[in-house]
Amino acid sequence: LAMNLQGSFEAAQEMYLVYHSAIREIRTKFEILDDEFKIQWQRNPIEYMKARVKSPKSLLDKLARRGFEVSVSSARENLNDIAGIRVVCSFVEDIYTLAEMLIRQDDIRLIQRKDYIQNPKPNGYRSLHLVVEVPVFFSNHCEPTRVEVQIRTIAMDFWASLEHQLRYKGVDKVPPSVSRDLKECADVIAATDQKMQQIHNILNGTD
Ligand code: 0O2
Repeated sequence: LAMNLQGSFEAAQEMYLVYHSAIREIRTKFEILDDEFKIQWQRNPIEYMKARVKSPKSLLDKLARRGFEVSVSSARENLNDIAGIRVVCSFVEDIYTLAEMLIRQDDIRLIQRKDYIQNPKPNGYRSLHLVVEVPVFFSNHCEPTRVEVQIRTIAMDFWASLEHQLRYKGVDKVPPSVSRDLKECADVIAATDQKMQQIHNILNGTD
């Protein structure tokens, strides 16, 4: 790791500590919102969360692919997704509610917002992506640290996992018919998400 990242072992170790800690900060914020929501509305909007810090190999590949210097400081400067957390929600409206609640917090700085639900990718991918900066406090200093937050419904997550497997797990060339079918599934899923939201709103008297 130390050799690969062309920095000291300590620098790489410290980098992983910072990003792991930033994920813990963001995860706790969502857990608190989820708990409060349960008290107010008798249900949890978050089904589950998954977090990861990018592996050294993915970091190196990405830096090289984008033509950046391959070093710890370059990774910290140029990459927004070293730390990533995926928040999987029950309903589409939960996504926006949670995103706004996070962004409104005083210690959170919004760096980037990409709404792939309003504007799905051509392949059908849907999710709300935020890059936020959160302060992480250590013994004698504070590190503002960027975390990529992907917020999506269970249905969107289901689709994205399969599509991700196809793209990254050895399927070299996806036949056009498969891409079409996947896009169709994404659209069906989006329509189902909308219907589920309507049903939920009717049952809760908010429609
Ligand atoms: P992994 O293995 O999930 O980490 P950026 O990486 O932010 O500099 P970009 O393209 O602007 O570059 O980021 P964007 O569009 O916000 O998407 C980044 C991440 O979103 C991806 O990370 C995926 O996790 C997810 N994503 C984006 N598009 C798709 C898609 O079409 N299908 C699926 N399944 N996931 C998608 P990585 O690093 O590609 O992968």
